Amino acid sequence: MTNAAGRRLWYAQPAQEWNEALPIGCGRLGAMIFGRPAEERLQLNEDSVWYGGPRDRNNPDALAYLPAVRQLIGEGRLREAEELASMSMAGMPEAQRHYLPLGDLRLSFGGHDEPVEAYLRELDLENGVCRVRYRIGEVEYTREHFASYPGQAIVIRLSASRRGALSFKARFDRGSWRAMERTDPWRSCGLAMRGHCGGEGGRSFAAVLRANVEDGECRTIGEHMVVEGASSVTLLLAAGTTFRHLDPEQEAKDRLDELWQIPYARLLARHTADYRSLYARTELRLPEDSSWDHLPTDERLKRFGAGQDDHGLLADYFQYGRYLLIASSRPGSLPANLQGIWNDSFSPAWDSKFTININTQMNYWHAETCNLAECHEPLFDLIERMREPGRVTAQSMYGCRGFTAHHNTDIWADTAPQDTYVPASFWPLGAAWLCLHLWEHYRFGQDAHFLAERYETLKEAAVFLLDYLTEDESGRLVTCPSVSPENTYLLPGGESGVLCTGASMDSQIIGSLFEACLAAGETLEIDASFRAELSAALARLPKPQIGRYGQIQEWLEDYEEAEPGHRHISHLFALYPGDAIDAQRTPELAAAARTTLERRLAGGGGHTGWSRAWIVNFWARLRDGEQAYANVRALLAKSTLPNLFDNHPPFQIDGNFGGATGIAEMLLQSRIGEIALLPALPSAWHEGSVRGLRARGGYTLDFVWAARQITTVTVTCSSGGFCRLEGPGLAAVTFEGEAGRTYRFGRES
Ligand code: FUC
Repeated sequence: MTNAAGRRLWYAQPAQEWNEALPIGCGRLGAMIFGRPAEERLQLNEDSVWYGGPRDRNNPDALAYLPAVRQLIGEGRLREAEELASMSMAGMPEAQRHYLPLGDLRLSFGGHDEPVEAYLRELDLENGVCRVRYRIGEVEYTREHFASYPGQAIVIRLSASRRGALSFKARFDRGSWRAMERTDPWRSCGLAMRGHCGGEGGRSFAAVLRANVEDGECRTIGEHMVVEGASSVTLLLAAGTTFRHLDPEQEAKDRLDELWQIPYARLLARHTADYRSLYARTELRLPEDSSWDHLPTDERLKRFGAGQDDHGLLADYFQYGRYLLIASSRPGSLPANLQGIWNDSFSPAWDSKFTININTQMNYWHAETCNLAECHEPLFDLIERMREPGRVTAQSMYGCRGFTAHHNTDIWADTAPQDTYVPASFWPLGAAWLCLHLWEHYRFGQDAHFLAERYETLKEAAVFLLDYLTEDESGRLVTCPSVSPENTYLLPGGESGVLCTGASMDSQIIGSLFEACLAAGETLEIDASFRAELSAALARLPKPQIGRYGQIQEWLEDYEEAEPGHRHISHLFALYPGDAIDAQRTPELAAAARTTLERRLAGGGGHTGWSRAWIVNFWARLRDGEQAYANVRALLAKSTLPNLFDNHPPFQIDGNFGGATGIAEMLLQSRIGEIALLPALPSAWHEGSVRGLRARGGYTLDFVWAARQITTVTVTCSSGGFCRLEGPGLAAVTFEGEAGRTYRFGRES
């Protein structure tokens, strides 16, 4: 909601459970804040606290059995193929590493026996600060929390309105894992916890807390820090692991010694300046009804679920998607994992790692459009680290050059198959899809230096595929073995299975990757002979085909699908995030994509948050604003938790990111040289304004619309080039942009 304080999530009661707590983060460090008056819990994360070390899990028998697996698939003996692949291709062991919590910081407050009044808990999206306020008797208590990227620390400011009214005990708590760590006092008013993350080759971690106390006293007793009679206290918390530092405890202590000298107001100012340098680039206004502003976020979400329109809540949700990326993915951190950075479980769902057959990619769909390109960098770093293990996997499992990855990776950039779950595990397209993010980053930013630096990575992913592709009877180049993540097909003879030849998604990803490599090579004026090889292969890839129901075929043959409402809609990759299927250029394929979507939805599709978010993007690309809007509504109504986290279930952050992308995609779409404004505007968004959305080709756009017509547009160019701009109410405008210049267009122009 907006009010004088700007966009925020707010609540009139403390969090009862984790899905009500509010997240803060600076990419590497994160916390979930419960806001409980007497017994506060801050659940902490550091992005490199993972169980176990790196391993080579590649199955040494994969290559020897590859011809047999291919032959069985070719003969339609799917059961046998799956049985053999499950033995010969599965990783050894079958699971990658998993992400762990750092622990909790527990604060127990004294003098909190009287009833709590005037309680407020809020996440201020404008400044990246979480606040809690309440009154007990005559005393007002306030807390401010933020995770500072410049400071690389979590900062908590506790204060009381009456001098000396603040007394509390603090301690670290790792629940039943407490055997793994030890806490000691540090300096006169601090605690240092250290321990081992567990597992062979696992790293060690440390978390250090220090208090800066105004009035009152502070000492440590055993594992506790005790503050008595203070007026305000600044708690500083730093943490790290041996993933990055030889001695993370010393590193954290040095950091806190430095931060301890800096007054709180300055720490806060440094944080907000840094945070706002990203967040404030973009603004969205939809027709908002200020009469909802007196209602807390959870109440508004409930009303939304009951059918009430609330565009203010949608604008909050959009900005929250940007907030969460800023908080979970900053240069130098690991990429946002399945839960961003926020995980309280020692055995989290899907290991809280990186699922790269849709989820990790979705995490970054809005990075470019929503003006957070720097936050994309951690993904690029992980891709670089995957090259070496990915080469070993390519060579040892498939006898191919280049680098590959399957449907998951972890902190160690592991590329061998994950799980023995045939619908997902044996799919070697993970690296190829990820590499398209490098190309998207270039398409938006037009940074030739970046392209030159990353070209070899794109190329190496393509080289793997040149080797991996096999020729089918009609001379087409197809993947085998592969799957269409994670759906099952039925053979005419009654056999069903998942392993296949030439899943449509594979051909679409490979087509996009080869085209990206070709364009990159041309731009950089290098690699002419490789380009010739790519062009020849590109011409032999299967093209999207229309099947018996008028749908886009999910497999090379028009098989019947076992689950028509399946959450994965992989064969529409070419519609989004790819662009080979386009409402205007390929109307027949677009109509078939619509049929695919309708069939998926009629079959009960969209039942996970991320699937629903993907559907929003599909409808936006089909330029159907009403359908896109209906699915945004469903995302919030059915798949959103009280703290606005996406609910798979359980919490999985991809839906937040995919949902924010979808909203942006309804308002602006682009190709190099073409920008469409309001391509999928629902009637409910009859007026509004946007500032700071980005378009491919190096453009940033601000625009305003009323009565569903564009009134003004401002385009700022970061590079030069010819561009065509279209939108309702805007006579199609063409202009030759010059780097560094801003252009204005409106109804009158
Ligand atoms: C894929 C999806 C699941 C889940 C998991 C993390 O396997 O099919 O729905 O999102 O990743």
